[in-house]
Amino acid sequence: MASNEYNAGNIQVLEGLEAVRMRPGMYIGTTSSRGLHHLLWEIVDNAIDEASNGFASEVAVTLHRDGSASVYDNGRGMPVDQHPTLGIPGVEVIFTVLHAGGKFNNENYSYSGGLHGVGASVVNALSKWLTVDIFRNWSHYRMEFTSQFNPKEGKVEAGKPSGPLQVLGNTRKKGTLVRFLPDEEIFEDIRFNGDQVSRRLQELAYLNKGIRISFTDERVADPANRTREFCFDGGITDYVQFLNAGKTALHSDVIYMEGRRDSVICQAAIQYTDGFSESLFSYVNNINTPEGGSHETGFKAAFTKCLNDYARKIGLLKDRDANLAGEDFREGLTCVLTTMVKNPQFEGQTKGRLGNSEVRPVVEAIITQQMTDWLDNLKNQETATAIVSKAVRAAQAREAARKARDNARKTNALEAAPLVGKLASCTGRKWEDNELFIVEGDSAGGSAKQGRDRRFQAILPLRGKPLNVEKKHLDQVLANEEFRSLITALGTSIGESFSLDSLKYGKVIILSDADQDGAHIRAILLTFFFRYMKDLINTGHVYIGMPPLYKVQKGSKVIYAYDDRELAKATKAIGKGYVLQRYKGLGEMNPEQLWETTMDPSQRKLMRVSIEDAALVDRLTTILMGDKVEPRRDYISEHADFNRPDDFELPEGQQPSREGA
Ligand code: TSJ
Repeated sequence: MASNEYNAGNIQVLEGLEAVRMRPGMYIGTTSSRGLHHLLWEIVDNAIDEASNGFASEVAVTLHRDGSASVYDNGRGMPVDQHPTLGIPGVEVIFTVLHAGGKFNNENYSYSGGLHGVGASVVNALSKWLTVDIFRNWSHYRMEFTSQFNPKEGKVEAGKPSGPLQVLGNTRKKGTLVRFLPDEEIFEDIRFNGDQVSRRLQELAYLNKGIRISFTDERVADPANRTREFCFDGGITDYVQFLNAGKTALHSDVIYMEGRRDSVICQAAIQYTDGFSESLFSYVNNINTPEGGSHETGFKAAFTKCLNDYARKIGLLKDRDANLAGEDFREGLTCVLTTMVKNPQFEGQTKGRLGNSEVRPVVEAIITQQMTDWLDNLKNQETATAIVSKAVRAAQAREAARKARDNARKTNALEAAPLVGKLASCTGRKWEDNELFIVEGDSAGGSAKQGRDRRFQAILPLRGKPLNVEKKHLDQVLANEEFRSLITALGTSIGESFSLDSLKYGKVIILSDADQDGAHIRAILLTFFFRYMKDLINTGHVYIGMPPLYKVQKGSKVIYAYDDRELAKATKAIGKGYVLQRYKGLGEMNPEQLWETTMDPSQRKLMRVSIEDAALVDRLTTILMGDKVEPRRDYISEHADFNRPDDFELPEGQQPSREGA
């Protein structure tokens, strides 16, 4: 074949959906589990759009036993009439022409095309098969698409119609049902994560008030547990109450603000708690923006200005006083901020920040006006005064913390002093390769010090339970010796002055016993990292070490098991006549065993801690670490394995299996 012919053929191929299969990463970012779920969110977004535009009241998502997923909305049904220039039904255009979805959407829908807005055709291209049922004009239409190898052409065809649009009969039903099976030739693993899907649907239900979103996971064994329904008439007001479940609110009514200017719609819901951390969760077009952006900047500017003006008006700030800082007004604040933006530009490393500069003044104006109205209202004076008083106390605590830090710096307290005799440092010079083990208890600490590879492994033993930081101000945390040692060992400082640049370890590994106490210590440490060193977690430096629970031994043959499933496997593999030891704590292992099972990079198991959904982690942190007992008991009885992060790092050289770790 001449090379120019080959090129011409190539161009043709690349014009179709085949281009998507050639470079799936360009369209959905990754072919990992994350990319797989992207497909589902693309379809769900379309159904939610139909509902939030007022044409549907219900969205139903189902995960089927054959691995496919389906999404239904009871809206108008996708267009079936002939496209004016292409001469094929509208629905066929949407599923077979790249980017057509986007164009269709932008004219008809107001606010699609966010991070997921790749179009339904991309989902079709990456599916083994996809069917769409449309209930419209009292007729039931169906169209089917498949991706398969065509031997005549010698290539895989992507998302080709299996036939024309069918009319199956009459119906009283309304809406659109799309069902698709992700192609296992594209994705590393085609199993949807039911918990992840459920969490996101619940979030969408909060963000889109009044839409009834149901979720059915047909793969769940117990039929009684297959279906959940989410519907919140209070929208983000309900969301804030949900997030504050474990906290003590300062006022019972959630403050709600909304407004619209040009094409930007903005909503905020606010409730103060007696805690000290700031929990601000912002969204653009239903997509979380953990890195903030112009909408958050506008919100914060307006919020701070209104409250400072009010503080002067009621005399809590005098003429000679400086303004309070924005962060002082956000201590103990739980806030959900949503904006709908026409052409959102997501920026930053993880595309988690809104870039559109025109959004800032709009949000600022809406919040200023709504907040001023709220502060002027006589019935809100008590709450408003409590908010300002809390901010004054926050400013005082911040000043105290600054002094404590300055003092510590002067006396070198955050450098070498308190570490003598505690930290066993390592000799390696490359910080990325070095590991810091935070070990529960002096005896386990001793074993770890003897068993480690001192070239790259440092040990910091912890005595007793660390301080629970959830209810503490920064100055109290800095006064705690255990945390001072930890901060010093890490080299990063803390809070506002935290910096990754001076981090001394590539991996920070929490090593605690596999019992209740160990879980509590782990939770306290994670809370500390979450509240004061969030970026340490976000950049993937925090790990949980997994000591084995059992040792199965027969003669010289030893197998360690990390959970009950592995134990069953081990006893089967080793045969009759073995000796079983159950480890109750790290302290029971001698240095060699601790090295072999828990510290040796070629054999150990680590879990990397990640914050998949900051709002839920925040809520859980206060439920588990706060001082309300009721919600904590409820949560623990509902979710037995509460703080097990789901991202494993397997021993070096081992690939993750399809079964997962
Ligand atoms: F992703 C998708 F395209 F496959 C998809 C779209 C999936 C699902 C589950 C639902 C939908 C969808 C699309 N639901 N509802 C609609 N609506 C329209 O496409 C539609 C209907 C009527 C009119 C009209 O002007 O009459 C316009 C549009 C865009």
